[in-house]
Amino acid sequence: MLKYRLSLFLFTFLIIQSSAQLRDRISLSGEWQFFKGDTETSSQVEHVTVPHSWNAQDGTTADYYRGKGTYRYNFDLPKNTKKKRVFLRFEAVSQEADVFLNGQYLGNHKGAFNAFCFEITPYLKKKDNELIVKANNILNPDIAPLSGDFTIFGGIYRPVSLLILPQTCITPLDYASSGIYIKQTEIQDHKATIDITTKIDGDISGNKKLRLRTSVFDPTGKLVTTSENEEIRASENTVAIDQRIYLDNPILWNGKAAPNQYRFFCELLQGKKVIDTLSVYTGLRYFKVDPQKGFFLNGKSYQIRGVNRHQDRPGKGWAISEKDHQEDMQLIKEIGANGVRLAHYPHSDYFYSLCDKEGLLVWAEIPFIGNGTESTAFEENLKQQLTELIRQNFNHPSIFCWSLFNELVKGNPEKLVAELNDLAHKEDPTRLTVAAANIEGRPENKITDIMAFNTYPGWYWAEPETMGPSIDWKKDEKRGVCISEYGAGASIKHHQQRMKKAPKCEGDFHPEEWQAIVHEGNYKEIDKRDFVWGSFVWNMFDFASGGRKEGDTYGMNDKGLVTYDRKTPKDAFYFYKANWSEKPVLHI
Ligand code: GCB
Repeated sequence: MLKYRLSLFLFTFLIIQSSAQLRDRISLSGEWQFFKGDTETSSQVEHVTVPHSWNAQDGTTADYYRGKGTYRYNFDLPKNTKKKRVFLRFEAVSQEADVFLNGQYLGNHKGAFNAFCFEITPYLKKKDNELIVKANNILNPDIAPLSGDFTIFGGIYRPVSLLILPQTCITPLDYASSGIYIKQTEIQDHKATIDITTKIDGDISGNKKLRLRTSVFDPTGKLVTTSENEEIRASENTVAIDQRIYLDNPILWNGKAAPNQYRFFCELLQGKKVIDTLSVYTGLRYFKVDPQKGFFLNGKSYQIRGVNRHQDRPGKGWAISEKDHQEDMQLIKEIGANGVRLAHYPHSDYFYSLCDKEGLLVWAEIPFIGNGTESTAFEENLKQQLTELIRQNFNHPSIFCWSLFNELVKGNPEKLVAELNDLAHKEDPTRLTVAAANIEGRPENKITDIMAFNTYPGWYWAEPETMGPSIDWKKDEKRGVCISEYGAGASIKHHQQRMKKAPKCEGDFHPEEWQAIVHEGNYKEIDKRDFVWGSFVWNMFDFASGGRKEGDTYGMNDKGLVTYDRKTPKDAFYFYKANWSEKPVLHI
């Protein structure tokens, strides 16, 4: 036993040693120069801290800045780059970026919410490398979203880093993903079949005596299996290696806090030498939607009681910190939610990881909202954003579905939605496709695996109790139904007790008490119906909505259960806290 422990210790030690030498990540977050527009006049240049949203201050005004912004950052070549390759990775730039290094054009990226990556090895100098990012958040018919009530903050609003990798490596260039995809082909209580694809890039064509070894550690840290493949023979310099592993009695990720995650440790070997290593984590679980009985996680009934979330904060826009993410998560956990819809676009990798750790089920989505253009460029952009969303977030166990649209109201998007649906299945056959509609009977509502509706009884129309009939109409015999949004606006400064009727929702009076009445009425109807596989409150937090004119703060959507600054939970927050607890106050 002691011998086993000692060898495990040495093995782990060697792994840590070798990964430290083989790969490195250097953060380029910090002070950058910035000016609005794309032509510099020195008086305009500001020193800003990246991650940065350039309209963090005016994002709640109707005419917030949508246009161009230019960033500059100078850096010396880090010491540890000898015989290495260097990549530049942006976690997100809103919403279009053209990137230049030392005058060399690296490329363009369209879409505000996903990561992108370039190799920069040939263009680097020892000293004073100049990185220029020309960004643009103007409404562009070729880039989704084209509508939505939320403010489109601009800028380099998520971290930027240099990745220093071996010459032949697990590639960061496959849609800026980790390069490793853990596909949960079949998970049962006693057995798991897992297919791992690892993408490699470098000097590999012909026979370079390369092999891939993947070791799997269970959530307690115990090595459970190792798979090693034949020597890689490739005709090109990128290759995808498939490995299949079987596990007996897997420890399942079960939607509880600190849930179980396996570590997949991939080593690339040349002969006997380890030339690259990378660890990725995932939890093993299985789920289904039963059209009559709702959502099941690992074979047990698990109705999703969720909230929606946007990613902005006052004074920061979308450039929020890890601490901000943690605070959001704490509040979401405090009310007892077990799911979250990350609306209406891909959120940060850090937040998906928090959901993995806290055991929240995640609805992930692309920003196809309202309508699109007929342009091929727009369609291609949506497909690119969907591919990025899936590849970059493939290993998060919390994500159970890929959502393809929100409230399409115009045009004829059926063919496009069908193509997006096929693409999602091709990229990931293990998760469900879903969408959120607000108009029944539209043909594109029939395409996804499961379906959901946004509905606001008690706010935009009728009384809160009419949620019941509204759900019954929407029920689909094959797909059950989910309420992907419901809620009401509320100002913590407006109060009126014992209201029987809704205030005029689009007017200026948004009493906090009425929001609580709407939630109570809606919730009772949802909770009675087992076939409702999930429901998501709109919204967990107030958010910037530059174009809105209602409530007491123009430029805001005040349907949050908590104020924009996260300081004041509203009455409805406490309604959920009392009823999403182990011992609900209401007996339905
Ligand atoms: C919706 C939209 C959401 C809006 C919400 C509202 O149905 O999907 O983006 O913010 O209504 O508050 O009107």
